[in-house]
Amino acid sequence: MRVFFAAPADDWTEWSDALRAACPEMQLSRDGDPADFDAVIYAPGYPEDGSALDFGAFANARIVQSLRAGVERITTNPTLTQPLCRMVDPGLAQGMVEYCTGWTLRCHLGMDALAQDGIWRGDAIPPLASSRKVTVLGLGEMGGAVARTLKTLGFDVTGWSASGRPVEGIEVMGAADLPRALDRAEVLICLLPDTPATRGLLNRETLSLLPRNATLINAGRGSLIVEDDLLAALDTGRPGHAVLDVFATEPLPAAHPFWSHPAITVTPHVAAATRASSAAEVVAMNLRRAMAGQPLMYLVDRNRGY
Ligand code: NDP
Ligand code: OXD
Repeated sequence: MRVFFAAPADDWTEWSDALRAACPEMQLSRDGDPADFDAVIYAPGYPEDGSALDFGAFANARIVQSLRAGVERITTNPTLTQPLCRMVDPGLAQGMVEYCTGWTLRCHLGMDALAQDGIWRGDAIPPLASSRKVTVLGLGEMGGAVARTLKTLGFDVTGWSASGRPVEGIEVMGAADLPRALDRAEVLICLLPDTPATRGLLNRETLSLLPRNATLINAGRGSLIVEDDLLAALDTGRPGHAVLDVFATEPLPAAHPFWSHPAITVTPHVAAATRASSAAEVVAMNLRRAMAGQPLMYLVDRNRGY
Protein backbone atom coordinates (compact mmCIF):
# COMPACT_ATOMS: atom_id res chain seq x y z
CA MET A 1 0.00 0.00 0.00
CA ARG A 2 1.41 3.41 -0.97
CA VAL A 3 0.67 6.16 1.54
CA PHE A 4 1.32 9.88 1.13
CA PHE A 5 2.31 11.70 4.32
CA ALA A 6 0.66 15.13 4.05
CA ALA A 7 1.86 16.64 7.32
CA PRO A 8 4.52 19.15 8.42
CA ALA A 9 8.18 18.13 8.72
CA ASP A 10 8.03 17.87 12.53
CA ASP A 11 5.27 15.29 12.22
CA TRP A 12 7.42 13.27 9.81
CA THR A 13 10.18 13.16 12.42
CA GLU A 14 7.73 12.06 15.09
CA TRP A 15 5.58 9.63 13.11
CA SER A 16 7.44 7.94 10.26
CA ASP A 17 9.24 5.23 12.26
CA ALA A 18 6.19 4.45 14.41
CA LEU A 19 3.93 4.20 11.33
CA ARG A 20 6.35 1.90 9.51
CA ALA A 21 6.65 -0.29 12.60
CA ALA A 22 2.86 -0.47 13.02
CA CYS A 23 2.25 -1.18 9.33
CA PRO A 24 5.30 -2.84 7.70
CA GLU A 25 3.43 -3.35 4.41
CA MET A 26 3.05 0.43 3.99
CA GLN A 27 5.31 2.39 1.64
CA LEU A 28 5.24 5.80 3.31
CA SER A 29 6.40 8.78 1.29
CA ARG A 30 6.40 12.56 1.23
CA ASP A 31 6.74 12.98 -2.53
CA GLY A 32 5.76 11.37 -5.79
CA ASP A 33 2.85 11.53 -8.24
CA PRO A 34 -0.31 11.98 -6.09
CA ALA A 35 -2.24 9.63 -8.40
CA ASP A 36 0.05 6.75 -7.35
CA PHE A 37 -1.07 6.77 -3.69
CA ASP A 38 -3.69 4.50 -2.11
CA ALA A 39 -4.11 6.60 1.03
CA VAL A 40 -3.28 9.99 2.54
CA ILE A 41 -2.25 10.67 6.14
CA TYR A 42 -2.98 14.32 6.93
CA ALA A 43 -2.19 16.86 9.66
CA PRO A 44 -2.94 20.62 9.73
CA GLY A 45 -0.08 22.86 8.64
CA TYR A 46 0.43 21.02 5.34
CA PRO A 47 1.32 22.29 2.78
CA GLU A 48 3.75 24.36 4.79
CA ASP A 49 3.38 27.39 2.46
CA GLY A 50 -0.14 27.87 3.86
CA SER A 51 -2.02 26.90 0.69
CA ALA A 52 -4.92 24.43 0.76
CA LEU A 53 -4.05 20.85 -0.13
CA ASP A 54 -5.54 19.65 -3.43
CA PHE A 55 -6.99 16.29 -2.38
CA GLY A 56 -8.43 15.96 -5.91
CA ALA A 57 -4.95 15.08 -7.19
CA PHE A 58 -5.01 11.92 -5.01
CA ALA A 59 -7.51 10.37 -7.38
CA ASN A 60 -6.86 6.79 -6.21
CA ALA A 61 -6.73 7.40 -2.44
CA ARG A 62 -9.34 5.37 -0.58
CA ILE A 63 -8.99 7.16 2.75
CA VAL A 64 -7.72 10.41 4.24
CA GLN A 65 -6.66 9.67 7.82
CA SER A 66 -6.20 12.69 10.08
CA LEU A 67 -3.48 12.65 12.74
CA ARG A 68 -5.62 15.03 14.83
CA ALA A 69 -9.01 14.63 16.53
CA GLY A 70 -10.23 18.03 15.35
CA VAL A 71 -10.73 18.19 11.59
CA GLU A 72 -12.15 21.70 11.11
CA ARG A 73 -9.18 22.72 8.95
CA ILE A 74 -10.14 20.28 6.16
CA THR A 75 -13.87 19.55 6.39
CA THR A 76 -14.60 22.57 4.23
CA ASN A 77 -11.90 21.82 1.61
CA PRO A 78 -13.98 21.38 -1.58
CA THR A 79 -11.37 19.09 -3.17
CA LEU A 80 -11.75 16.51 -0.41
CA THR A 81 -14.10 13.81 -1.68
CA GLN A 82 -12.39 10.76 -0.15
CA PRO A 83 -13.66 9.35 3.17
CA LEU A 84 -12.13 11.38 6.02
CA CYS A 85 -11.34 9.68 9.34
CA ARG A 86 -10.36 11.58 12.47
CA MET A 87 -7.96 10.53 15.20
CA VAL A 88 -9.39 8.56 18.08
CA ASP A 89 -6.68 7.12 20.31
CA PRO A 90 -6.70 5.89 23.90
CA GLY A 91 -3.62 8.01 24.73
CA LEU A 92 -5.38 11.16 23.51
CA ALA A 93 -8.48 10.50 25.61
CA GLN A 94 -6.36 9.65 28.67
CA GLY A 95 -4.45 12.93 28.34
CA MET A 96 -7.72 14.85 28.18
CA VAL A 97 -9.10 13.02 31.21
CA GLU A 98 -5.98 13.90 33.21
CA TYR A 99 -6.02 17.57 32.12
CA CYS A 100 -9.71 18.13 32.86
CA THR A 101 -9.68 16.13 36.10
CA GLY A 102 -6.57 17.96 37.32
CA TRP A 103 -8.01 21.41 36.72
CA THR A 104 -11.44 20.46 38.04
CA LEU A 105 -9.94 19.18 41.31
CA ARG A 106 -7.65 22.17 41.68
CA CYS A 107 -10.56 24.62 41.30
CA HIS A 108 -13.05 22.51 43.26
CA LEU A 109 -10.70 22.15 46.24
CA GLY A 110 -9.58 25.79 46.08
CA MET A 111 -6.01 24.55 46.22
CA ASP A 112 -4.47 27.88 45.29
CA ALA A 113 -6.21 29.69 48.14
CA LEU A 114 -5.10 26.97 50.59
CA ALA A 115 -1.48 27.10 49.52
CA GLN A 116 0.96 27.96 52.28
CA ASP A 117 1.05 31.70 52.97
CA GLY A 118 1.93 31.76 56.66
CA ILE A 119 -1.70 31.76 57.83
CA TRP A 120 -3.20 28.66 59.53
CA ARG A 121 -6.64 28.36 57.86
CA GLY A 122 -7.88 25.41 59.92
CA ASP A 123 -11.53 26.18 59.21
CA ALA A 124 -11.12 26.13 55.40
CA ILE A 125 -12.34 22.54 54.98
CA PRO A 126 -12.43 21.66 51.26
CA PRO A 127 -15.81 20.42 49.94
CA LEU A 128 -16.44 16.87 48.76
CA ALA A 129 -16.95 16.11 45.07
CA SER A 130 -20.54 15.03 45.66
CA SER A 131 -21.44 18.62 46.50
CA ARG A 132 -20.05 19.97 43.20
CA LYS A 133 -22.15 20.13 40.04
CA VAL A 134 -20.18 19.61 36.83
CA THR A 135 -21.53 19.98 33.29
CA VAL A 136 -19.61 18.59 30.32
CA LEU A 137 -20.48 20.13 26.92
CA GLY A 138 -19.72 17.50 24.25
CA LEU A 139 -19.89 13.83 25.20
CA GLY A 140 -17.82 12.23 22.47
CA GLU A 141 -14.55 10.33 22.85
CA MET A 142 -13.10 13.09 25.05
CA GLY A 143 -16.14 14.44 26.87
CA GLY A 144 -17.56 10.98 27.55
CA ALA A 145 -14.29 9.80 29.10
CA VAL A 146 -13.98 12.97 31.22
CA ALA A 147 -17.60 12.78 32.40
CA ARG A 148 -17.25 9.13 33.44
CA THR A 149 -14.02 9.77 35.36
CA LEU A 150 -15.44 12.74 37.26
CA LYS A 151 -18.55 10.72 38.04
CA THR A 152 -16.36 7.93 39.42
CA LEU A 153 -14.64 10.49 41.66
CA GLY A 154 -18.06 11.37 43.05
CA PHE A 155 -18.86 14.62 41.23
CA ASP A 156 -22.48 15.39 40.34
CA VAL A 157 -22.00 15.21 36.55
CA THR A 158 -24.40 16.11 33.76
CA GLY A 159 -23.52 16.04 30.08
CA TRP A 160 -24.86 17.92 27.07
CA SER A 161 -24.63 16.91 23.42
CA ALA A 162 -26.32 17.56 20.09
CA SER A 163 -28.18 14.25 20.08
CA GLY A 164 -28.62 13.80 23.83
CA ARG A 165 -27.47 10.20 23.20
CA PRO A 166 -27.25 8.23 26.50
CA VAL A 167 -23.88 7.78 28.19
CA GLU A 168 -23.85 5.07 30.83
CA GLY A 169 -24.12 6.46 34.33
CA ILE A 170 -24.42 10.11 33.22
CA GLU A 171 -27.55 12.24 32.96
CA VAL A 172 -27.48 13.62 29.41
CA MET A 173 -29.26 16.71 28.14
CA GLY A 174 -29.94 17.36 24.45
CA ALA A 175 -29.45 20.45 22.30
CA ALA A 176 -32.55 22.34 23.50
CA ASP A 177 -31.47 22.02 27.15
CA LEU A 178 -28.38 24.24 26.97
CA PRO A 179 -29.80 26.84 29.41
CA ARG A 180 -30.48 24.12 32.01
CA ALA A 181 -27.04 22.58 31.46
CA LEU A 182 -25.34 25.96 32.03
CA ASP A 183 -27.52 27.01 34.95
CA ARG A 184 -26.25 24.08 37.08
CA ALA A 185 -22.62 24.20 35.95
CA GLU A 186 -20.43 25.07 38.94
CA VAL A 187 -17.71 23.58 36.77
CA LEU A 188 -18.30 23.79 33.00
CA ILE A 189 -16.02 21.61 30.88
CA CYS A 190 -16.15 22.27 27.13
CA LEU A 191 -15.08 19.49 24.75
CA LEU A 192 -16.91 20.46 21.58
CA PRO A 193 -15.54 20.44 18.02
CA ASP A 194 -15.27 23.59 15.93
CA THR A 195 -18.29 23.58 13.60
CA PRO A 196 -20.66 26.28 12.32
CA ALA A 197 -23.10 25.20 15.07
CA THR A 198 -20.63 25.52 17.98
CA ARG A 199 -18.90 28.76 16.96
CA GLY A 200 -19.72 31.53 19.45
CA LEU A 201 -22.00 29.25 21.48
CA LEU A 202 -20.58 30.71 24.70
CA ASN A 203 -21.33 34.40 24.47
CA ARG A 204 -22.63 37.26 26.63
CA GLU A 205 -26.11 35.73 26.86
CA THR A 206 -25.17 32.10 27.52
CA LEU A 207 -22.28 32.89 29.91
CA SER A 208 -24.69 34.94 32.04
CA LEU A 209 -26.61 31.71 32.78
CA LEU A 210 -23.67 30.23 34.73
CA PRO A 211 -23.73 30.22 38.54
CA ARG A 212 -21.67 32.94 40.20
CA ASN A 213 -18.01 31.89 40.62
CA ALA A 214 -18.35 28.97 38.23
CA THR A 215 -15.15 27.54 36.74
CA LEU A 216 -15.03 27.33 32.94
CA ILE A 217 -12.58 24.87 31.37
CA ASN A 218 -12.30 24.95 27.57
CA ALA A 219 -10.12 22.30 25.94
CA GLY A 220 -12.19 21.78 22.77
CA ARG A 221 -11.73 24.67 20.37
CA GLY A 222 -11.31 28.41 20.94
CA SER A 223 -14.03 29.34 18.46
CA LEU A 224 -16.64 28.18 21.00
CA ILE A 225 -16.18 31.34 23.08
CA VAL A 226 -16.68 34.98 22.07
CA GLU A 227 -13.48 36.18 23.73
CA ASP A 228 -14.59 39.79 24.41
CA ASP A 229 -17.81 38.47 25.93
CA LEU A 230 -15.79 36.19 28.24
CA LEU A 231 -13.74 39.16 29.46
CA ALA A 232 -16.95 41.08 30.21
CA ALA A 233 -18.54 38.00 31.84
CA LEU A 234 -15.57 37.51 34.20
CA ASP A 235 -16.17 41.04 35.49
CA THR A 236 -19.64 39.90 36.59
CA GLY A 237 -18.31 36.71 38.26
CA ARG A 238 -20.08 34.40 35.79
CA PRO A 239 -17.77 32.56 35.42
CA GLY A 240 -15.40 33.37 38.26
CA HIS A 241 -12.39 31.70 36.62
CA ALA A 242 -11.56 30.33 33.18
CA VAL A 243 -8.95 27.71 32.31
CA LEU A 244 -8.35 27.93 28.57
CA ASP A 245 -6.26 25.56 26.46
CA VAL A 246 -7.57 26.66 23.05
CA PHE A 247 -8.05 30.08 21.50
CA ALA A 248 -9.46 31.85 18.45
CA THR A 249 -5.87 32.59 17.40
CA GLU A 250 -3.05 30.16 18.22
CA PRO A 251 -0.42 30.66 19.44
CA LEU A 252 -2.17 33.19 21.68
CA PRO A 253 -0.65 36.57 20.69
CA ALA A 254 1.76 38.02 23.27
CA ALA A 255 -0.38 41.15 23.73
CA HIS A 256 -3.65 39.25 24.22
CA PRO A 257 -5.48 40.32 27.44
CA PHE A 258 -6.00 36.68 28.48
CA TRP A 259 -2.32 36.32 29.40
CA SER A 260 -2.41 38.84 32.23
CA HIS A 261 -6.03 38.47 33.37
CA PRO A 262 -6.11 37.43 37.05
CA ALA A 263 -9.12 35.16 36.52
CA ILE A 264 -7.81 33.38 33.43
CA THR A 265 -5.36 30.50 33.30
CA VAL A 266 -3.80 29.97 29.87
CA THR A 267 -2.33 26.65 28.77
CA PRO A 268 -0.81 26.34 25.27
CA HIS A 269 -3.08 23.78 23.53
CA VAL A 270 -1.49 20.87 25.36
CA ALA A 271 -4.52 19.31 27.05
CA ALA A 272 -4.18 16.11 25.06
CA ALA A 273 -1.52 15.19 22.54
CA THR A 274 -1.71 12.50 19.89
CA ARG A 275 1.29 10.29 20.61
CA ALA A 276 2.67 8.33 17.69
CA SER A 277 3.60 5.47 20.04
CA SER A 278 -0.07 4.55 20.57
CA ALA A 279 -1.84 6.28 17.66
CA ALA A 280 0.22 4.66 14.87
CA GLU A 281 -1.68 1.42 15.54
CA VAL A 282 -4.98 3.27 15.02
CA VAL A 283 -3.76 4.65 11.69
CA ALA A 284 -2.52 1.21 10.59
CA MET A 285 -5.85 -0.40 11.45
CA ASN A 286 -7.84 2.12 9.42
CA LEU A 287 -5.51 2.00 6.41
CA ARG A 288 -5.79 -1.80 6.33
CA ARG A 289 -9.57 -1.53 6.53
CA ALA A 290 -9.57 0.89 3.60
CA MET A 291 -7.39 -1.42 1.50
CA ALA A 292 -9.64 -4.41 2.32
CA GLY A 293 -12.83 -2.46 1.52
CA GLN A 294 -14.01 -2.83 5.13
CA PRO A 295 -15.99 -0.16 7.04
CA LEU A 296 -13.72 2.63 8.28
CA MET A 297 -13.45 3.67 11.91
CA TYR A 298 -14.02 7.25 13.13
CA LEU A 299 -15.48 8.52 9.87
CA VAL A 300 -16.21 12.24 9.83
CA ASP A 301 -19.72 13.34 8.86
CA ARG A 302 -18.92 16.20 6.49
CA ASN A 303 -22.40 17.74 6.92
CA ARG A 304 -22.08 17.96 10.70
CA GLY A 305 -18.40 18.93 10.46
CA TYR A 306 -17.13 16.39 13.04
P1 NDP B 1 -16.29 13.61 19.15
O1 NDP B 1 -16.62 13.85 17.72
O2 NDP B 1 -16.09 12.20 19.61
O3 NDP B 1 -17.42 14.23 20.08
C1 NDP B 1 -17.96 15.49 19.84
C2 NDP B 1 -19.08 15.71 20.83
O4 NDP B 1 -19.58 17.05 20.66
C3 NDP B 1 -20.27 14.78 20.61
O5 NDP B 1 -20.83 14.40 21.86
C4 NDP B 1 -21.25 15.66 19.84
O6 NDP B 1 -22.62 15.35 20.05
C5 NDP B 1 -20.97 17.02 20.48
N1 NDP B 1 -21.40 18.10 19.61
C6 NDP B 1 -20.93 18.43 18.39
N2 NDP B 1 -21.59 19.50 17.90
C7 NDP B 1 -22.48 19.84 18.84
C8 NDP B 1 -23.45 20.88 18.93
N3 NDP B 1 -23.63 21.78 17.94
N4 NDP B 1 -24.21 20.95 20.04
C9 NDP B 1 -24.05 20.05 21.03
N5 NDP B 1 -23.16 19.04 21.01
C10 NDP B 1 -22.37 18.95 19.92
O7 NDP B 1 -15.00 14.49 19.47
P2 NDP B 1 -13.88 14.23 20.58
O8 NDP B 1 -14.54 14.03 21.87
O9 NDP B 1 -12.92 13.21 20.13
O10 NDP B 1 -13.11 15.63 20.54
C11 NDP B 1 -13.77 16.84 20.79
C12 NDP B 1 -12.90 17.99 20.36
O11 NDP B 1 -11.81 18.14 21.27
C13 NDP B 1 -12.19 17.81 19.00
O12 NDP B 1 -13.06 18.13 17.95
C14 NDP B 1 -11.05 18.78 19.10
O13 NDP B 1 -11.47 20.01 18.60
C15 NDP B 1 -10.80 18.91 20.61
N6 NDP B 1 -9.49 18.39 20.99
C16 NDP B 1 -8.66 19.21 21.71
C17 NDP B 1 -7.42 18.76 22.13
C18 NDP B 1 -6.53 19.62 22.94
O14 NDP B 1 -5.38 19.26 23.18
N7 NDP B 1 -7.00 20.75 23.44
C19 NDP B 1 -6.95 17.41 21.80
C20 NDP B 1 -7.93 16.62 21.06
C21 NDP B 1 -9.13 17.11 20.69
P3 NDP B 1 -23.25 13.93 19.55
O15 NDP B 1 -22.69 12.91 20.51
O16 NDP B 1 -24.70 14.11 19.72
O17 NDP B 1 -22.79 13.74 18.14
C1 OXD C 1 -6.48 17.59 18.05
C2 OXD C 1 -5.80 18.57 18.87
O1 OXD C 1 -7.49 17.95 17.46
O2 OXD C 1 -4.62 18.35 19.20
O3 OXD C 1 -6.04 16.42 17.99
O4 OXD C 1 -6.38 19.60 19.26
